[in-house]
Amino acid sequence: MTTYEGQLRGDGLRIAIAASRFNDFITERLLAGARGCLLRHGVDEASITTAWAPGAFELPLVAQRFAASGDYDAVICLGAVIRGATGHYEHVAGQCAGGIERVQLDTGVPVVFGVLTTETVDQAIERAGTKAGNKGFESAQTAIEMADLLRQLPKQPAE
Ligand code: INI
Repeated sequence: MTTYEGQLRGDGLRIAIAASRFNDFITERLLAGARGCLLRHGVDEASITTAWAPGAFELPLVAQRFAASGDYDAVICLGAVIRGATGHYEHVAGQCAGGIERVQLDTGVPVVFGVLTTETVDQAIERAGTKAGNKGFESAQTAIEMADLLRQLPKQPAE
């Protein structure tokens, strides 16, 4: 019997982070959480690359550029889409999620959906390092686990 499971071993990993500037009072906290998690799990600071996009809608394109470059073991997308702040919440959140999923399937590189989608600003604050943890930290853990899992799984024919 063979069982594959990714470990939280960050040494040697190259990680890209795409963060959105919209609601940056939240996304700055998500970025701090993600970077803290990566460093605590052994990712070298020099191996972490960050790019700022205007909003969550733009994150898939930035993620695609990172993932297709072949320079990264995982990409983390960080954003905050807050319904109270927009009439086109569903479009921004939905397109962002769908785009991120498409990028990871198209490229074979793990792309983590670290985008908060909340009804209120308070709910976003709770998930950005207060009562309900930090979505950035959790997303970085997912990135490390997925990068390690993909290292173990059978390679695609083209690899
Ligand atoms: N972008 C976000 O990241 N969060 C939001 O809550 C948001 N609202 O409220 O509209 C938002 N809009 C901007 C969007 O992501 C794009 O940057 C914009 O539509 C230009 O393409």
